[in-house]
Amino acid sequence: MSSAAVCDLFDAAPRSDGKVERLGEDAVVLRGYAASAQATLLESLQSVLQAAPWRHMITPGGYRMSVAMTNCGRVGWVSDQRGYRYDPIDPTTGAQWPPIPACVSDVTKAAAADAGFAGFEPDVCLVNRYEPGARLTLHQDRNERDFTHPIVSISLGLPAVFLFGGLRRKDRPRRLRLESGDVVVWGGASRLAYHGVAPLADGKHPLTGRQRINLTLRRAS
Ligand code: MD3
Ligand code: FE
Repeated sequence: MSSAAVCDLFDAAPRSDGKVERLGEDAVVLRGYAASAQATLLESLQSVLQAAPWRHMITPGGYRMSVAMTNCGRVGWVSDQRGYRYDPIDPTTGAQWPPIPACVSDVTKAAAADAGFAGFEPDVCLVNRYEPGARLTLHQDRNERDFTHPIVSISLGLPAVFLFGGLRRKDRPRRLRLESGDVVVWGGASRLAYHGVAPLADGKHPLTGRQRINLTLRRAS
């Protein structure tokens, strides 16, 4: 199922016996699911970053986001004064986004299948970089065409407190600590839940230093 040479440690490691936490009807946290693949995943981001460097996007309201971002895949998520959208061209470089690294897509498809979403084929990977103090305010992800596809998120580096709310902005969010190697799969009723990330606490991670990197894989179109 996976392409062995690129993600061999991940392929060899036990996964389905890892800790599984059910967050809701269709949301699961797979604790440490990508632990054996962390270094390979981070290395694979180097070529993505060469082609599509970090940038702080501007919200439609005119604010600079504290999270730095880039993308790989057929399209990329972009935000500017005109709004949010998926764009096949990186506005920073004028070129197409680089491809999703094989290891990223292997881990994603395996996690989706183990969470009950066999056949998930992501076409975009949003890469978020948090430095101490960076945060993501509560929002919904609703720029995708078909909400029946799940979203898979892979956490790497410093731990973060993830805020998992309800279908209304005013629903008080649960707080969930996500650590390096944790994978979360959100589908079904959870797909349109409000969510965010609390300001990143300072720290030092052996693989990323003072950073948290989150990979969010989706099917945009
Ligand atoms: C729950 N990123 O990029 S990933 C985002 O950790 C985003 O960087 C966060 O929210 C991060 O939009 C969270 C986990 C995630 C992603 C999408 C979701 C959780 C979700 C969509 C619906 C419900
Ligand atoms: Fe989101």
